[in-house]
Amino acid sequence: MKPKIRPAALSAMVLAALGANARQRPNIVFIMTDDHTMQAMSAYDTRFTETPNLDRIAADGVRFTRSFVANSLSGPSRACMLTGKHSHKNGFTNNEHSVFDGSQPTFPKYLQKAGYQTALIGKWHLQSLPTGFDHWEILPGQGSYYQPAFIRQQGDTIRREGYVTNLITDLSLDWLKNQRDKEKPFCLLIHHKAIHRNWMADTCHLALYEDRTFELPANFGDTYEGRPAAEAAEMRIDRDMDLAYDLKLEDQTDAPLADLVPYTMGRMNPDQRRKWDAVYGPIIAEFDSLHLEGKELAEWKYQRYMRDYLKTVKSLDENVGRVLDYLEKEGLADNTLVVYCSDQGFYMGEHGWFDKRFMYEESLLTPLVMKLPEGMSRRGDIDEMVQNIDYAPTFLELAGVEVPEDMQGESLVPLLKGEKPENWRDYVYYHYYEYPAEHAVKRHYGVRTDRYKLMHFYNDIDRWELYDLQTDPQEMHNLYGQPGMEEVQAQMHRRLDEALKRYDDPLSE
Ligand code: SGN
Ligand code: CA
Repeated sequence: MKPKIRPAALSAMVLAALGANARQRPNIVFIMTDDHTMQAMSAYDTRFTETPNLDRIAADGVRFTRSFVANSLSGPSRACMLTGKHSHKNGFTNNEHSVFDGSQPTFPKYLQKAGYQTALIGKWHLQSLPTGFDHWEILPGQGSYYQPAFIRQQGDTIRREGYVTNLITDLSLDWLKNQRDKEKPFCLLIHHKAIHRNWMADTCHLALYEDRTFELPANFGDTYEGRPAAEAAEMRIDRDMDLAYDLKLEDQTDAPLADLVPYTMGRMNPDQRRKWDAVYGPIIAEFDSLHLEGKELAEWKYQRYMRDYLKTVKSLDENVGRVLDYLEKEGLADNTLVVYCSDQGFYMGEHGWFDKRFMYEESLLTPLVMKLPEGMSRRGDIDEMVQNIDYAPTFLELAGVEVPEDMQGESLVPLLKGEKPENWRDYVYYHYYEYPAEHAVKRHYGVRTDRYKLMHFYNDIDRWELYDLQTDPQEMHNLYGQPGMEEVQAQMHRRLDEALKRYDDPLSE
């Protein structure tokens, strides 16, 4: 005979079981930065800078060497991550016209339902207000580096005194320390504004790298032969990078910069301004005395760009260190998955460019390192091709939540456990939509396999590009239609057709 359990006793048992389970389930700290590229993170590339705290995550955990985005732009990337779906499925295809439909399922909502406390601090950039979070405080749009405004959950917007990367970290630590329910597992999204254009560093880092001269990328002088879409793009350091706005040479514009771009230098308080002028004043004077032109001017701009960008990275690195220290000090580190990534990669002068958007390697890739919770033994490099649509299913599986059928990403948990899944994806699919728009990068989609990349530029152009990444890692030689490439080309077309169907892109119709 079965023992009889009274309903009250049953619910107590269920609750106890749930409580124990809840304590065991790992926490998630998902740190994302904006426009941070692999070239500027020493876990990936030691040529330019040291990022000891970001590297700590990789050293204690794993580094993904082939981590890609699905659409190399802020809002679209965020929507892919939240939903685990490509842009055509989550509806947020571009920054300029899309509004995120917050009623759709997202990983924070699933986690919330499963008993997690969810919070989001920092950049959001999806036009509609966040849903699925117990707590949030976001930057309006791109946000500002100095004295940034924050939109709070209760509906007001406040301007906070200080530097944005420090403030986002302060608010995140405050939530961890003082606001969350410590009985529940948590998922905290710390999403930074830095290192977005116009790359403004904290005052304590302004003098860094001023004595460094950075090597130019081999293809800095790219002339875009055979690549008309690349030629049409407006993201060249020599031609399109603005001396006043981007490089802070304030005398290089007739309009006062504070009026020109109200969310940049015009926001500094007198103390910040004094420290700023102490560094940038002499640079302005130097520039005015040099009368540079042509190649020399382009190279001077590149050096300034690199210095400003890397100074801004420094503060991110230090602030991520603060979060890691806190988790360690509080004994949370062992049962927390810490993820660090960016919304996409960025050009550091490759092809003569800044910005992103293209499916070329520098902006298709994004840094991705993870410190793993107890029980996940994998360490070192993971070379399988992963994509930002994979994060949502990964978080769900880790939390013991069933991954919904319609999520298009793959859970990375098997990889994190050290398994070598057969049939892991052998290509990634990409689709970029924001055109006509700033930087004039034409619409395109494509697939990248281990060795090759096929891309189609469309809309007001109809051009195919094909690269052999093994022989041409810088993607300088478009092999599409070249003799000898017939077989590879046909194979890549088959892959692309397969990808369009698999992900149900309307282009497949
Ligand atoms: C802003 C920048 C662009 C940048 C987009 C998208 N211009 O519009 O350079 O490509 O953001 O970036 S700025 O004059 O406002 O700095 S994204 O990362 O948010 O997608
Ligand atoms: Ca970005």
